[in-house]
Amino acid sequence: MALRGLPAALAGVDRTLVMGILNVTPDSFSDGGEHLAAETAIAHGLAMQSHGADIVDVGGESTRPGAVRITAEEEQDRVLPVVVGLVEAGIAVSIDTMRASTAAAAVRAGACIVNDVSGGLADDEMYRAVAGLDAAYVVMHWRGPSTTMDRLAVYGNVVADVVAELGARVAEAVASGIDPASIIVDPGLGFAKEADHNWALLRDLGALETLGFPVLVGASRKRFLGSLLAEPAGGGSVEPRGMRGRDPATDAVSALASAAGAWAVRVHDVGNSRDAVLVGRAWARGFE
Ligand code: PMM
Repeated sequence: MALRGLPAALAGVDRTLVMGILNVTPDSFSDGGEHLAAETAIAHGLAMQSHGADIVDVGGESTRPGAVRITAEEEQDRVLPVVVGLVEAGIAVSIDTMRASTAAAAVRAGACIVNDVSGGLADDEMYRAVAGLDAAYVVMHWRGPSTTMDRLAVYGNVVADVVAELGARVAEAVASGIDPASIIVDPGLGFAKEADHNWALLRDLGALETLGFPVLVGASRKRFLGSLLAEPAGGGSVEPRGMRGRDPATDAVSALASAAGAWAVRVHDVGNSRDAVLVGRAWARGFE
């Protein structure tokens, strides 16, 4: 089934897609300073495309644990020039936002996917807005904002609970007028989830596929990979592996997610994940 809103060229790709992460936040593009350089961000998006990104996911608001929200205006000032620049260069752009107004503005500027980490829970207007847009819609599993999500990581059976909660979100999205052919689901690794919750969801990716929608997996450089690869830091303490040292583990997840039939992986290190998804596909089907 072709996803609504996606360029035809992507609909025909016979492997897990690679979505490159472009976080247009002060800590990403200006060394923590004031200037958010759209040009630097666009150049990074173009570089990801040259490394094999099928889609570039542009986000202006950090969702890291503890992150504080910015205004809609700040968010749009950050992302819209970047969306425009990438669309002009012919790149398929996804907008990572929990806000209906930002989603609509970005799709008007040419984005073809709305990536909503809150699955519609953060903004009452989101489903209505998406229903009126010609774009795909990522419904991620989410239980609450970054400031409180760590407290919400309580499950009976994490796989069954996530499938049920995502199923309920999708049903509401469709009841609100969103075309089922536009929906993508995502387990929301790291969002109200402890390390073993993430591993359980990855082991049972097939359970998510039973919902009947393409599955997106976002494991890139996340805390649970850092803690898996923790190393002695002297004095008897053990420190999680730092962000950049998590890329090979991310690539391994990309290969395995591809073998398990994921629609796309959302990653920082595009080139190696592009190789990894090809390995996963060949592994799963037994030929190149
Ligand atoms: N993770 C982050 C941000 N956006 N979107 C989707 N669909 N899935 C994710 O897992 C996801 C996301 C947080 O990671 P980042 O801070 O590295 O972007």
